[in-house]
Amino acid sequence: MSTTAWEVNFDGLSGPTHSYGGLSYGNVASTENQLNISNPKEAAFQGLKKMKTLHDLGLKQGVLPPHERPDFNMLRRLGFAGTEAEIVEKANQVDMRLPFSCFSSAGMWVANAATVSPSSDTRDGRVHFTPANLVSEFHRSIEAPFTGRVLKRIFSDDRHFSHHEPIPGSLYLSDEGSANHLRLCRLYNEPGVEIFVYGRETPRQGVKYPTIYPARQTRESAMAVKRLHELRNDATLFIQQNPVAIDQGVFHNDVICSGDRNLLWYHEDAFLDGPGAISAIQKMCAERYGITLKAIQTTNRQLTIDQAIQSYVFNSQVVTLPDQSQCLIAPSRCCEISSALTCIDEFVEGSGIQHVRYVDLAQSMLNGGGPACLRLRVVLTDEEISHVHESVLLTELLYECLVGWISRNFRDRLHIDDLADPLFLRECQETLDELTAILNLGSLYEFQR
Ligand code: SUG
Repeated sequence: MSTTAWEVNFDGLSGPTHSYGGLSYGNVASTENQLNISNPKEAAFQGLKKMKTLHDLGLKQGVLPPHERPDFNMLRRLGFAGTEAEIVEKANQVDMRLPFSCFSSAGMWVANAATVSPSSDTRDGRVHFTPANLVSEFHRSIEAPFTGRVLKRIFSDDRHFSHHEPIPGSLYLSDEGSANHLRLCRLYNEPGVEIFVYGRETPRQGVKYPTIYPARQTRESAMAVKRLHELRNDATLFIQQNPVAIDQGVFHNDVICSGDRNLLWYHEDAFLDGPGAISAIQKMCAERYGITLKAIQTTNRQLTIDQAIQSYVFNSQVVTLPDQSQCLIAPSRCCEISSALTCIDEFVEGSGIQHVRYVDLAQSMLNGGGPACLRLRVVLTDEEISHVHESVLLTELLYECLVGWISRNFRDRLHIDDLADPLFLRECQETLDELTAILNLGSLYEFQR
């Protein structure tokens, strides 16, 4: 095949309301850091710096805008009336999680925004997008409409891009997007095997499911995404996540497994039937597309699940650089945990990865979001890239503009009381308004309509 294709990482910018609401049950960091004072400015800079690191490595990098928060309309829909300060006070009296949910900047973890299938995998030869319904957590369930709008604006040419509605919201069909989706291939311009990892399905006798924490992804929603994206039956796999891992806080598969092209790095306890899963992946990769899978396992003896969650080592991004060498973008938290560092050494040795970069994402990590959570992977050919809304692709100039935008607008300290400040709402809207001008996205937010 002569076309060139790239994996473009689109990262979510953290918004001016970045906060710690303790909103995600089953996400240990979110619960442990509830009510910490947040630093939205630092969060935004850390995320932007990660994007710049990838850009400087020669990769194509995109930027996705934050969602419109605070979402007072949502609090009004829930029956709270009055001034903004009164609404926050009343909602807070009922349940602190209500105001936090409508202020949350969780839309930054765009690995959960959607599932994306590249054109080489789909029957109609277009790139397919399905925004995730995220119904498992209220504060995230309100993201899907805006996600859909942004993706349609950035990937607007329907000759190349196909957009689906989110899967209907119900627990039976709960969908967490690409955090539970892997794609393996030889080269980005070639078709690949798409793997959907789920935690729950209509119960079947003898199959174990988590009993402590919720399994956020169902098999049924993954199957619907597969149908919508017109993926080939013989190049798609559905694999069950290990309920034991979910019950210890592995709320998404990307907390315990990572991959790029023919490389798959996974923890021994990632899947319910680890050996069975790996041999099925290996077989499909080899038989369907001649992909020689390099599967690297980290055992419990090397790293416990708890250490995987503390370090977020599997939430590293594995990326292919323009010279075809591979690089691991790992959270700098790993440097503080010796077993995680040793795992990285062993993984680098076993996989032949040539480079490792550490990125400090402390503000995001306190909410359970590492490097891979912050990005949505979109594999695009040169032709498709030429139809992407260009102003969201990172350049030196855009980087400088965003540095100025964050410096001017973001607070370096945010407490729940600040959320009730009527000036804060205006401040957030002005900040987002300025961003849509920088990214040339037109009227994107409700307050701009
Ligand atoms: O959905 N945390 C996010 C973290 C998402 C991580 N994404 C991936 N693994 N791909 C979540 O649990 C916490 C928000 C708070 O508590 O304020 C939060 O939403």
